[in-house]
Amino acid sequence: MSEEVFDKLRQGILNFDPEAIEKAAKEVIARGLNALEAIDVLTGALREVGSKYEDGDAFLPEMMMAAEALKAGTAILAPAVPADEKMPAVGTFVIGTVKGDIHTIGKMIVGAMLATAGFNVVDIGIDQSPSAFAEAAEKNKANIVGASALMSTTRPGWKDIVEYFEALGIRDKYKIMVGGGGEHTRKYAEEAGVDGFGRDAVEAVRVALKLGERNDKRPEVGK
Ligand code: B12
Repeated sequence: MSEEVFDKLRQGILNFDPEAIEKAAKEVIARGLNALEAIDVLTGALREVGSKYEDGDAFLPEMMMAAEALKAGTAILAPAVPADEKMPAVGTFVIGTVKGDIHTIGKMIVGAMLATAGFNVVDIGIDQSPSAFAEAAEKNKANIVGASALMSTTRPGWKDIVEYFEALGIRDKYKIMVGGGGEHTRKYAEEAGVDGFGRDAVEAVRVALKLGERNDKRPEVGK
């Protein structure tokens, strides 16, 4: 029964158990079950942990362990997403967390979801300067650059990236997307002059796919 193995995946996240997830993920593949559906189960379970955390029923290290467990499962499942459901590479997405900010969980989830949607994702890590974003974008011939910022003190980092790209004369080559910190930060994103904002990983993927379509300066996007 696929329900049983999907439940093992869910329990693996709820119990913060990457080994159980790896085992269940391998079982999904060995039995030829739908890997995309399995990834959905993992992300749904992580949302459950997030709600528990907000209600004070889970602790921070547990949330991080759950996110790590999701990463372990996605690494096994993503390459097995059925060909008709996995889009051809829709472009390269460079993602990182801005200078002074070490929050990584949201960025990691967005990266995993973008990869599942067909993006070639280059994660440059946390606490990254505008020049690191620019270097990675150029080196990897990126289509979209995504910057995560979770704090009011680091959110100006979004604008710093835009201005740095402008100063280098490369702003028009890339779409710039930002996220982190919930709905109320959309306003900061607009003020920073970026091309897109993602409230969560699902919106991030939707907006990234749309930006790819509109990015007529980069004809390889959407091929
Ligand atoms: C976990 C956490 C930590 C962990 C980080 C662990 C890690 N390795 O990532 C630790 C304990 C290390 C930490 C440290 C700090 N933290 Co902290 N932390 C959080 C917490 C509780 C959860 C963040 C999280 O992971 N959420 C889960 C993920 C899934 O959600 P998310 O990050 O929002 O990401 C989603 C979306 O935002 C979006 N998204 C995210 N990134 C991107 C990028 C792109 C391109 C797109 C499109 C979308 C997108 O999609 C994601 C998936 O759905 C938040 C509170 C909160 N509720 O947000 C505080 C919070 C962000 N931290 C805060 C603070 C103040 C700090 C510290 C300064 C605390 C301290 N005094 O030491 C330090 C900062 C250190 C630093 N220099 O960065 C404050 C920020 C306040 C503010 N408004 O400025 C918050 C809001 C807590 C609070 N209410 O005070 N923190």
